[in-house]
Amino acid sequence: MTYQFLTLEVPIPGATLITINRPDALNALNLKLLQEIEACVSELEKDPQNRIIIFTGSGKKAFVAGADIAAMNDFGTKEAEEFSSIGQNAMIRIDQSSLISIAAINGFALGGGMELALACDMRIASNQAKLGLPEVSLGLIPGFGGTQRLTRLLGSGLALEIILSGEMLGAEEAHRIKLINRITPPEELMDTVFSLAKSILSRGPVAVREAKRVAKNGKSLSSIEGYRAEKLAFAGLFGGAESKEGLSAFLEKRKPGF
Ligand code: CO8
Repeated sequence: MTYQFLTLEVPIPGATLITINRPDALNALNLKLLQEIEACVSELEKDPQNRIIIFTGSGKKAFVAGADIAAMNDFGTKEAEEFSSIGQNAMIRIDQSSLISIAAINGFALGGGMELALACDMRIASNQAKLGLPEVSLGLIPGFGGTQRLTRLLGSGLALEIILSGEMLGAEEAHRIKLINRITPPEELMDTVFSLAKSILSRGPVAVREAKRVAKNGKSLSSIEGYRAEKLAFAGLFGGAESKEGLSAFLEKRKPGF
């Protein structure tokens, strides 16, 4: 499949780098781009060779500078609800995917761009990146899941400070409050991300997928239900070849052949 606004590459076997490619508008998300993200994730999920998706932005300046402000200018309530639905669906697709997702934040990650990063499982950023939810400066609020994901990630106090102030955070501050996992010099960003991807790819693929599923689903469960889901997934892994190989490899002092 080819896309108008996405460029796909396979930098390491098992991982696809998805570059958001609208540099003239700092990679702002329009309707078509959001639909392409959803379609692309669905397509990549069908490829058994592919286990990781990495999102980044084209150019040196921006990851994604938000939803397309020009496109939203003529919206009424109906169009806004539709746009929000399409954006939320794209983000849910990433969040709930069996693929592991990493945001490689190479510059501005604002509004819908920060929401895209929040939908990913992990966020690695250039130390030059700037993040924020400036929607309230436009008389809006985040509409692609940001109010929910940020609050769950940081707790209500920090999340509301970011959402209500609309202020941008530098990468170091974002790292300090655990909004992003790691920061790197810009020239080391992609190598850092690829090295993390390689580490994940070297582990048991079913175990990795199950760990993500159980951890993500736990957010909507009580602790007791979450422990039960974990126990069932843990036990289920003993029914497959992968855990037999992993356990035997350890005992035989060799690398597992997953
Ligand atoms: N949408 C459309 N175009 C954009 C956007 C955007 N979000 N951001 C930048 N651009 C365009 C600019 O208009 C400019 O285009 P042109 O060259 O044709 O004038 C080009 O990109 C370069 O931008 P700047 O000249 O502004 O570059 P600067 O380096 O001076 O500034 C900034 C960079 C600080 C990132 C600045 O561009 C900026 O503030 N951008 C907007 C950031 C923002 O407010 N983002 C939030 C948008 S709202 C949102 O994301 C809501 C999501 C939920 C929607 C729910 C829908 C119902």
